[in-house]
This record gives sequence, structure tokens and C-alpha cells, in this order.
Amino acid sequence: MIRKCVLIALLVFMAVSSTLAEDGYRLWLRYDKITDSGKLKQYREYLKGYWLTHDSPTMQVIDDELQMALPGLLGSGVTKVSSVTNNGTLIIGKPSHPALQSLNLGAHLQNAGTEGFVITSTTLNKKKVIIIAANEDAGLLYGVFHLLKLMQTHKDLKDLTITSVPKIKYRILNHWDNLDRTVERGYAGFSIWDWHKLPDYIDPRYRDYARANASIGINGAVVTNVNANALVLTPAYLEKVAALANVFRPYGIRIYLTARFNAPMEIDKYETADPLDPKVRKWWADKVTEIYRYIPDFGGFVVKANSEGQPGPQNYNRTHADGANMLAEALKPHGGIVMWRAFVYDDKVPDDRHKQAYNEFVPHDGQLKDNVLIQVKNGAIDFQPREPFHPLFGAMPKTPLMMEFQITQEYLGFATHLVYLATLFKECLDADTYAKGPGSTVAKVIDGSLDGHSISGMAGVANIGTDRNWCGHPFGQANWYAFGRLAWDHQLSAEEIAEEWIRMTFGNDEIVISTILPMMMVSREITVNYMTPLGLHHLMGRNHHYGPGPWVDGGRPDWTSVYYHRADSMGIGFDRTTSGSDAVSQYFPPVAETFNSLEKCPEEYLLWFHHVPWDYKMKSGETLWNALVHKYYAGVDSVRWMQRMWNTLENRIDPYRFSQVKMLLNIQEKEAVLWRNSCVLYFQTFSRRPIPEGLEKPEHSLDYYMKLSFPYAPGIRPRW
Ligand code: GCW
Repeated sequence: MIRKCVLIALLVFMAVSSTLAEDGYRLWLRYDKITDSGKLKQYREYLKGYWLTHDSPTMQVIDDELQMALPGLLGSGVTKVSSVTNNGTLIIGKPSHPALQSLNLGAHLQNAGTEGFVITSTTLNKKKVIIIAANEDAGLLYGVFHLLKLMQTHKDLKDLTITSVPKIKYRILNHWDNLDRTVERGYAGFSIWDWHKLPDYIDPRYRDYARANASIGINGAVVTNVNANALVLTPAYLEKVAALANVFRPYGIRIYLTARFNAPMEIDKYETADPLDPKVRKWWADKVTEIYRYIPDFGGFVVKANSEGQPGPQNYNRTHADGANMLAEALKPHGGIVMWRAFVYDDKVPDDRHKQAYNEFVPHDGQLKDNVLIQVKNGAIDFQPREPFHPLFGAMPKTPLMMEFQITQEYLGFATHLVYLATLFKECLDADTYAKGPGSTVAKVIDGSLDGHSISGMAGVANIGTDRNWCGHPFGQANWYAFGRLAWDHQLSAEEIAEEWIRMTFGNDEIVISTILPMMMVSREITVNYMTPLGLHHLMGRNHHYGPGPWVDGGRPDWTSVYYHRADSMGIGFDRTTSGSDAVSQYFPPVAETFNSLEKCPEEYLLWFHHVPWDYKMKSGETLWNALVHKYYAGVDSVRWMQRMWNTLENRIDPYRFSQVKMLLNIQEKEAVLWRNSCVLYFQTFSRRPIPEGLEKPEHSLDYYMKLSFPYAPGIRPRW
């Protein structure tokens, strides 16, 4: 009887622990046993032991990861050796090590910098070995995670000759995390930074956060909100930040902070924060020196200034350049950088919001210190489901412009919609600005190659919180993953990144991959269709931005919806052509001409740049009205298609995550219907045209949808 109870208890424990293991916490770093017997045999043959040729905190981290990964992947232990004893040794070291010198790997690493790596399978002393080599330990760590990824995705380890060097220098997550642990536009719980318990309590999660980021090459974390709180710059918080920095350092991750521009006034009661005031400049120089005493490898500051109520140099009749350069001067001796955000707009400026950042920043081209990057959102309005690339890209050749993408889905369904954002990121990165003729892509602007800048950056507003699966939606992890992979190499395709992620996250079952991959690849277009098709934008609910609000009007025009869609009895859309706001003229000629022409403008941007009559004939031959309605209905139908696809995987995905995604897709379908019905019925009050035959009629009246209210929708900025 006792034996039976023990057996049952064991089985229950195993079932629970495997389920817990699949609650998404492991992200893509799931080192389960290789299911392909042929590959498992090869890996076991190639990886009998591993040799770390030197010691350091990062090498210790590598040792820990291998100890975690190899037994799991291979189903058997792997011994740590101190020389090449037999076939199947993995050697991790620098090319200058005596044992590796004969291979002349340094030649491959000449342009690899401190983060690049090579992986080669070769023979050494007549023994078959795999070597991971790099100029610095960070490169070795990235190389180890790359090798583990190859195994997790069942790649062949025979004849490896890999050289990988990041295309972008600063690859950073921006956490819009507040010190009270709320997360602005965060939909995955609270901030993972437990400020109250830091510095003495180091949550294991900080290490897992660092592992996850290092595995995708992210080397920077801004741990505070750009709507900044000066408190984080005081000693009580700097020692907390230092504790995080100590955890991140071996993983090659530097910490950055958001600098509240009037901190001298808020912390030390200065009369002014004028960047040209010598006392203020000294305050920042002293503050930065103090920060470096706590964090010797502090990365620098991100600044949101004179935007949405944040203080900045303009409060003192100074310019963005004055403000950025003051901070840059303070940081320069310590090797720190300033990432100054170009997200500025003001309803008192009588001009199209779309044009204001360009007009404010282009005049400063060439005025900024060499450790200043201007951080530019992918589009000129605000992280919409689709935006044409920001006209600033290519317009400031003397200034390193860095990208700011949004990983958290503020305008793309929060953490309830499955939306794979790599297609959005790539659409922007691959866009041709024509700044220096054809091929002047946004990617080449931000990696510095178009204008010869030595510093470059890409930032992503994080979607991370205290939820067990980190991102709220299991598929939100794919967006964190894709951001990191594209920041390392913007030439990767959205598809290959998605396939990597699926294999590492859900396994190598080809049916699972061939079902999920197409879902991910069309998911962003699906969301565009049921939210803001054909170039519509900024139609969300006011403040919380949850759900549809095409009717939002009143208050600041640029915070309403009617300001953007301009629907009337004649038609719909924002005229940004030369006869409208003339925003098109901020683009380089070939682009401006295309966007300016009603016929040539790509239909996905049509209502972004044009006010179009309801009966305008689209390329499909349909009227604009019918095309718009069909887009909204196609969006909902496609969500239902995703539901059907996902449900076919019931016996191929672990029950816990299968049911999570199934429930979230059900919510997504409801919310897609809400968006479709609200927008179609609202725009119909202007077009006065019928919903085309054969389409299901909206379940409720427009009045019903307009009366819906969501006072506690998540992620809203706290009123402090
Ligand atoms: O998208 C808007 C958000 C704000 C955010 C702002 C910004 C941090 O609604 O919550 O503030 O952009 O990018 O600064």
C-alpha cells in the first residue's frame, strides 16, 4: 500500500513540476532533452566535455549556463575539463590562448570588437573539437548561447564556421517602470524591480532576466520610466540600482537611468535647472561622478524632455542640444552616453503633430556632443499598429539616430492579443529613406553605416513584468526575443526569428512549427485590419488606450481620435499632402512624391496621408467604404482562423500553455469584434453607406459601444 502511495505521489509531483516547468517562466531557454535521436547522438559525440580556458565572472556565468543546459539537452552530464583530452571537447576561450594560437582565430575576430564571436568545429591535436572564441568574455557568452540555440533548434554541429558580430552597439530595453512598481503601458503585472527589498534582497528573477537578455544579445537596461522620478538619482536608490548592476555585469549588460531634467531642483532645491547655468552643470557633473562611484560601468542617461509635461531645457529658453550636451559633458569622462528622445509634440504648436519632432530636431543636426544619440520612435505619431517610418531617419546625417521600438503592446492589444511584432520592426528597418539615394534604409541609418557614425543604438520599450511568463501573453515573449535578435542583426528575417523562437519555446514538432509560424507572420496585419486599416491611426480609447474610441473628441485635439481620421460626409483620412499639412515634404523626394500622390501612395498608408472620398475606387475596384469595411471584417475572420489553427495543436502543446493561448485568443476574438463593430458603425454615420451584403451585422448599436467604459484598464500612467 505504501509503495502505491509513494508511486502516486511521485507521478503527481512529476506532472505538477513539468506543468510548472511549462508556465512560460523558462522563456526560450528551455533545456529539455533533444527529441531528435540522430541529433542527440551527434551532440553527445561532439560534447563530451567542455574547457573554459580562463576564469572570470562571465566565465563563471558560462559555466553555470552549461551546467544547466547540457545535462538537460543531452540527458546526461558533461564533464568540465582543463585540456583537450579526447574527441568531443568544447573549448571556450580567447584566440591568444596558447592551445588555440595555432588556429589563428584572431584573424576572424579582427572586426569582432568586444562582443563578436566565432564558432568553429575543427580538430586540435588530432581530436575533434568545437571552439567558441572571442576577443572578450561577453563575446564568449554570446557564442555559448548561440551554440545552445543551435542545439535547441536541432541544427547540425558538423563543420561549424560561424562568425557573428552585432551590427548595433547599444541594444537596450527601456523599462517604463515606476518606483512604486507600477509599469506604464505594462500588461504583465508589476515591475520586476523590487525597490523596497533592494539592495539586500536579490530576487533570482534578476539573474534569469540577465540570462534571457544575454541569450539574445541585449547589453543594456534602462530600469526606470522615461516619465522620470528624480528619486532614483539619490543615494538611497543608487545603492539599489548598483545591486542590480552587479547582477547584470557578468552577463554583459549595463544599467542606464532616466534623468529627470529638473533633478537639481527636485533633489537639492536649486532655483533653476537651466543647462547653461554653471551651478546646474556642476550639479550634474557631481551627480554623474557619484553615480559612477556606485556603478563603475554605468551606461548613461535616457531623457524625455519637454514632452507630455516632462521638464526640459525649453523651460529655460534653451534648446534640446543645450540640455543633451550638458549631460553628455558630465558623462563623457566616464564613458557614458546620453539617449535624448525625439518624442516631442505640443498642442500649442499650430502644426500637424506628425511634423513637430522633425521641425524641432533637424536644426540641431551637428550640434550634439559625440556621446549623444537621438532616440527616435519608428513612426512620427506614436507606436501605432502601422506607421510610415519617421521622417527624421536620414534627415540628421551628422547625428547618431537610434531606434525606439515598442515591445509592449500599448496600441496592439495589450497582453491579450497574439501579435508578432518582428514584421512591424522589419517593415520600418527595411524602409528606404532615399537620404543618400536608393538603399538608404532606416537600418543603415541606425547602425551608423549610412553616415559613418561609430556609435549606434536600438531601444525597445519592454513588455516585462512579474507575471510568471514575464510578458502576460506567452507570445509576447516572441517580441522580446525578436527585438534582441534584430538589434544584434537587423538583416535577419522576421520568419527565421519566429521559427527559432517557436522551436526553443514550443519544441521541434514540425506540425507545431508549421501551424504557429504562419499565425505569427500574419498576426500584425490581422491586428491592423481590425483596428486601423488603410492608414487609419490613433483610434484607441482615451488615456488607457484600451479598446476602440474612434469617436474620442474634446480636450487636446492631438489626444483625440477625430484629429487623426478627419471623417466627414465626403470621406476620411488626414491630408498630409502638399495641399494639406505637407508632412510629406519632410521625406526625401522619391518618398515624398509617392506618399503625396493619391494613386501612388501604398494603400496601407492611404488614410495616413490623404483625405479620401468614400466612393474612391481602390486598386481592388471596390469603393473606399467597402474596402474599409472588408478590412475590418477580414481582421475578425482572421482571428477566428488563428483560433482554429491553435485548437488543432491541443495534443501537441503542453496543456498549461495551450489553454492559456486558447483563452487569450478567445478574448482577442471578442476584442476584434468590438473594434470592428465600433469603427464600422461609427464611420458609417459619416459615409451613410450600407455594410456590404453577406457580412454579419454588428450585434449591438453604436450607442452601446460608445457607452462601454474600462476605468481600470491596465498600464495607465498613475496620477502621482
Ligand atoms: O505612447 C505614449 C504613451 C505614454 C509614454 C509616451 C512616451 C512614457 O502613451 O505612456 O510615456 O508615449 O513615449 O514617452
